[in-house]
Amino acid sequence: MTEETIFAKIIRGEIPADIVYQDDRATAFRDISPQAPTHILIVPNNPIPTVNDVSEQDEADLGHLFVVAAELAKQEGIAEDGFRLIVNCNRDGGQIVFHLHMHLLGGRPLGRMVARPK
Ligand code: DGP
Repeated sequence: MTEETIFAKIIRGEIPADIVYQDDRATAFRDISPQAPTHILIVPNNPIPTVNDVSEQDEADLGHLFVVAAELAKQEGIAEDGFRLIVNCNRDGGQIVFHLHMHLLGGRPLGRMVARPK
């Protein structure tokens, strides 16, 4: 069985978060450690640990994340200038919470897509 993360508790309203959107498929809330003026996490309500665990039956839930992202980008006023959507996977991807989620980042120029190694 998949181990539950803090995001499951946020989705159920058991711990506080700044929730900006919720429906039967997805929940979106502001990242606790924002990397840009807008930094929202869009999370499928049904937990999938990582992109490696995605299957065809998740297509509707995962496609819905983009619908929510587009709506939130409009609401945040960042749609026109642009934004970035990120899904991290495992260690090299920098994933720290193992409940698949999409980051919506914007509100400033975001620079290079991937940092150069130091
Ligand atoms: P990732 O590295 O892709 O797994 O991103 C996880 C993000 O989750 C990270 O940017 C910080 C955020 N985060 C972790 N714990 C919490 C929390 O309890 N509340 C909120 N709002 N965000 C959290």
